[in-house]
Formats: sequence, C-alpha cells, structure tokens
Amino acid sequence: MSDQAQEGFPGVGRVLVVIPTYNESENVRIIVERVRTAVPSVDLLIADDNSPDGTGEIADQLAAADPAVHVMHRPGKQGLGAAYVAGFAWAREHNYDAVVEMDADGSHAPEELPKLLDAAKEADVVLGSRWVRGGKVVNWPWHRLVLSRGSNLYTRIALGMPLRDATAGFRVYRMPVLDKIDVDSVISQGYCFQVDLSWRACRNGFRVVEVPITFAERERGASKMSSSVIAEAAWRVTVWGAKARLDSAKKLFTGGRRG
Ligand SMILES: Nc1nc2c(ncn2[C@@H]2O[C@H](COP(=O)(O)OP(=O)(O)O)[C@@H](O)[C@H]2O)c(=O)[nH]1
Ligand SMILES: [Mg+2]
Repeated sequence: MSDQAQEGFPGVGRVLVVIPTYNESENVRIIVERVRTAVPSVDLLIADDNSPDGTGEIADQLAAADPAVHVMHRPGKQGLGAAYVAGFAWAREHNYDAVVEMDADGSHAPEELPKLLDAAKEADVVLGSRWVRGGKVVNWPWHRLVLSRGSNLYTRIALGMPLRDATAGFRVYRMPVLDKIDVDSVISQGYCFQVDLSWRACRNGFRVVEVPITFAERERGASKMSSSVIAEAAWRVTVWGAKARLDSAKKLFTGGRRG
C-alpha cells in the first residue's frame, strides 16, 4: 500500500480503483500507468480471471514494481460482476473508504477520475455518465449507441429510476453504500451488474449523482460484450420492474384497507 494512499483523496479518503480484466494484455500496463499519473493518491486492484493471454502475469510485474498496485488472480472467466464483488470485498478487508469501477480498455479516461472523486465528496455514488449534458461517446459503432440508449431508456421506464446512464461502468462508491446494499449477494453479471447496483443504491435512498464523461471505444483488444450479457440485463430489469410495481400495488391495497 502506498504512503500517498494512506492519506487518500481529499474529502473522500482511501480509494481503491478496481479494474477487472479478461485478455487485456495490450491494455493493462497503459491503464495502470495512466491511473497512477492522473491520481497518484489512489491504489489499484487488477481482478484478473486467469486470462489466457498473460494479462495476470503483466499485472504481477506491475504490482512488483509499485506498492500501490495489487492483483487478484481468479480461477477463470466468471463475469465482470463476480470480479467486482470479489474486488470490493478485498477493498473492505483492507479498509478503503471508497472504490472505483473502471474498465481496462481505455474507454474510461483515468484523467477524468479526479472529477468523479470530487463529486464523491458530496455524494454516496458517482456515475461517469455518457448521457447527461456534456457527456460524449467517441468512436462507437451505431449498434452500440442504439444498444446503450435503448437499454437506458428501457431501464428508466421499467424501474422508474431517474438516472440517464444506469449501465455506466465508470463509478465511485463510498464503502458504506456497498455494505448497506449487500453487494456480496449480487449475482448479476455484465451490464446488468451496473443496473443492479444503481437500483439497490437508489432504493436505499443513497445520493447518486451523474457526472458527464467522454467514453471512447477501445483501440486494442476485443470486447467481451455478448448477446447473453444483453439478454441477462433485459430479463432481470423486467423482473425487478414488475416486482417493484407489484410491491407498490400491494402497499396501496393494504394501506387502503386499513384506512
Ligand atoms: N475479470 C473479468 N473481467 C472481465 C470479464 N468480462 C469483461 N471483463 C472486463 O470488463 C471490462 C469491460 O469489458 P469490455 O469487453 O470492454 O466490455 P464493453 O466495453 O461493453 O465492450 C474490461 O476491462 C474487460 O477486460 C470477466 O468475465 N472477468
Ligand atoms: Mg470496453
């Protein structure tokens, strides 16, 4: 653990940036360097799912050279959500005050992290949002734009959640949020993991704020997005929305009977 991280980020405390990786050998070195330069006071944890391309070994070299960099080796590809849940548990064990979610592929610019952490001084959860005023997406093919806009619109309608980018994957959580929302019980993967945590945070009354970011398509390596990731998000969000409506209808009914 670095000395600088003992002091942490002003107004937020000790911060751990968790970066899940699967076959990111071309990206992991670059992203770690960028984070260390952009915000020297944060620590990093690479959560690697035994990538066959050697990402884990590169991460080990980076950790050996820098006390602020840590590596978690997981047995195999178990999805983004499982890697984050394990990374967050590690953060709790090591007494961090906040965690950051960030992709390894450069889509989330570490140079924008200070802006997110600044917002975390006054919030419980900060989303780096593509779909608020000032937010941007660079170099995404049209089908990814349609998917992102469409899934966010559907999520807003199904759940009645006021967020513009509930699937965003560049985020800050203060540690008490993760404890309160029982993050260890989250089984959602992929995009759905992001929606799940947003939904739990909103329902628990936490202050969730969206800060505009510029999201850039990866330049190296391959996306792990798949139709099963999309299908999982669609059916889970539909079930949560139906359950929320049923619960409020029940409340109305029982409340009405009492009155
Ligand atoms: N540990 C781990 N990381 C993953 C897994 N799937 C995706 N990732 C990482 O999650 C981040 C986002 O994935 P990416 O493929 O870029 O998704 P996209 O941006 O939606 O196309 C990247 O850092 C990936 O390496 C997984 O199963 N396990
Ligand atoms: Mg990506």
